[in-house]
Amino acid sequence: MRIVDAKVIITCPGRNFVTLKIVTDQGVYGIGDATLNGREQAVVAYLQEHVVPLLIGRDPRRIEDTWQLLYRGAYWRRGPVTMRAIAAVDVALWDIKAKMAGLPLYDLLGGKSREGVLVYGHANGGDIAETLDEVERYVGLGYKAIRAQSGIPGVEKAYGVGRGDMYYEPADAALPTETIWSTTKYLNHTPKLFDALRDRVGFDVDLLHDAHHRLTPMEAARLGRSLEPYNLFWLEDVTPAENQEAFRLIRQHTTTPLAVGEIFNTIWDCKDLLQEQLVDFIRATIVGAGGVTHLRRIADFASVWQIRTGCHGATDLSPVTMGAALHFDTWVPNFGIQEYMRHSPETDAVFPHAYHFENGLLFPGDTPGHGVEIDEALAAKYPYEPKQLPVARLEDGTMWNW
Ligand code: CS2
Ligand code: MG
Repeated sequence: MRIVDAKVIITCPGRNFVTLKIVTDQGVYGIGDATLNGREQAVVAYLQEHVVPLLIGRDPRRIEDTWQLLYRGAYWRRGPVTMRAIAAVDVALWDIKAKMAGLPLYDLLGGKSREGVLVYGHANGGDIAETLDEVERYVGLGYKAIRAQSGIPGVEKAYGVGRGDMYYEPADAALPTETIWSTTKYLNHTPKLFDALRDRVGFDVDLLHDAHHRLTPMEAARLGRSLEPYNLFWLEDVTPAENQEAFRLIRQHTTTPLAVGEIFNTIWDCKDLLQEQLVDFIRATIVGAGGVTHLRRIADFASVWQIRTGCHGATDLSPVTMGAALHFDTWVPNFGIQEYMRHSPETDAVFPHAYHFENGLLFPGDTPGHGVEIDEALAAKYPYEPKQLPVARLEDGTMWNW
């Protein structure tokens, strides 16, 4: 069995997605997501120039060997561009293998560990009152877990404040939008948001929050401690995680559960965080961390310390990643939760999929493979549009972490 074609499809049904389609000499094909928000063309070039020529003629059944070839063979290891390209190949090959076996991907991984996948939705509001209404709306839609973000008085364009219903897309312009950040205002405001939320919805709904890498370790410790009365399911990305040791300090000061890793690419990015039990949830996901093959190594390693998964699932991860992640989530023994930001109807039409939402859970469906397709004719109607993520500056103009 041989790979006879591998093509990169770029489409923008409201936002950009990069998809790799691998075709075999037996007519079976598989697809993988390679989207890197704001840097899509770098992955397109990496795939087209350096990966596709290696794939043609290879045996698609040799997933592990292909993974090792692409990882070790590049010599230059890790990084978001390389690891997304590897992930796209890996997911497409798992899709092919599962289709050939006539099995949904979760069955190939070891079978169902649960009936459905617990997901959290995003409730965003311009102020506390709006966020409270949004959280209630999500409760009404059946969600059992909800991430809450709100605008901060005096901070224009705070992170996570949505535009439009059920939909938040930060990459909004060809050149980065400038936003302003004030840690003082944020730290004063956020406990008020959760105080009001617990008053409104009680304690039976799981609430989550994302600090989006904005704080220093000690500020993060203070935020974690100030949120303890509100029993968060998790507090995410409190500080940039290049320095894994920084989490030791945070951990000493708060019992609020910590989640990190949506930008991690390999097990090496979280090795210390996991083995020192510095976090409770690992957010690495299929497209970011080298596909199913590598993510399951991370999850297995995390399981030694009862650390659970919480895969990134923002709208910049295509339905192909969502489908593959849901199969992974259905199998992985130390599953925690799956992020679920709904895609627009245009995106869903380009990527017909077998998964569906019901009563706070997502179900991957039983179609052989990962259950997500791409309608190439429709995809071709939405050409690539350059869009970048915003940047953040402090009030005095200093460049900060967005
Ligand atoms: C966020 C993401 O989903 C999350 O938790 O941190 O929305 C993130 O900002 C985007 O994926 C960036 O592309
Ligand atoms: Mg996040």
